[in-house]
Amino acid sequence: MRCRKCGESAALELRRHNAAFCVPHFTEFFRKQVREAIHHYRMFTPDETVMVAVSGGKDSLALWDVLIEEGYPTVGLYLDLGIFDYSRESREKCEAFAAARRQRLLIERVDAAIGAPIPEVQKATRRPTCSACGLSKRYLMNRAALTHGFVVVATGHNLDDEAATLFGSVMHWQTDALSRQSPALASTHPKLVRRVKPLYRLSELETAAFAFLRGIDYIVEECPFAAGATSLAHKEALNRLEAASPGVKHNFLFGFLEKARPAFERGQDVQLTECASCGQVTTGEICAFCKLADQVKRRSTPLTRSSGDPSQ
Ligand code: Q46
Ligand code: ZN
Ligand code: ZN
Repeated sequence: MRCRKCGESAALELRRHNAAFCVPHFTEFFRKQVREAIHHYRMFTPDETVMVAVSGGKDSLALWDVLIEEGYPTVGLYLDLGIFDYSRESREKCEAFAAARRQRLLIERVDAAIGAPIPEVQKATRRPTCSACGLSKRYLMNRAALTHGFVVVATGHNLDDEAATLFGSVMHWQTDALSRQSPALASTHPKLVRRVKPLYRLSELETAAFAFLRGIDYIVEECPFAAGATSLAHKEALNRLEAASPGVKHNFLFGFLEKARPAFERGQDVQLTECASCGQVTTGEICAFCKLADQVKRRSTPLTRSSGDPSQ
């Protein structure tokens, strides 16, 4: 196997691109894909500080690494979900990454905002853990960016994440979710910051290879709540299709973005207002996060409070 660019011995084969690359040309390929994503969707300009939401995993730290190397001003945001050792270790990875590169890292504790760490929220509300967690993350990312004056938040979602989300939305024909699925969501309200996903053109495998080759120390363990999540089943199904027919994941996502998404976008103009309780953006009177926090407050018993995160 020879590198497509220089003919030297290749370190990686990318079947969906029908290409192989040596290490320097693979990292160049990776950066080029990120650059293309940023330019195609006009995600941000060189003078906008990008708030990078980091989890300590390979994707978000690889993204932060590329943006720093590309010369963008960045700041990291770590949301401490209070998920036992997983949160402690992933926070340490983010802190070490930021310190080694002399970058600013902001840390927000979910329990301080919602009244309990994520594992307790399910017990208090009966809402599935990942659903409460996802809602809290989106809310707190937006709030942190507004508080600190940043106009754009970048997340490390890759091609596999995006294809799996799309697959899930199609399986249930969630037209709302389909209209919102995009590598870049513009700010549609002064209190809603732009959200972008500069890794959407790169697969999970490519991101893992890049993180490894760049010597990024990331948390390998998954969140303990990830096991059994439907998104994992969707990823596995897509991986089987991809193994049989390389490029199918790419075609599924890119075909949707180019051909189908505009149809779902039409007629989805929702009226945004400000939550009567916290002032953040919502479509109703009280935002979903405030409702969740209220449920936690009302249903938390002294027993659940005292059985909090044993790692803290
Ligand atoms: S962190 Fe949160 Fe994920 Fe853990 S609880 Fe679920 S949503 S799996 S990306
Ligand atoms: Zn080469
Ligand atoms: Zn609110």
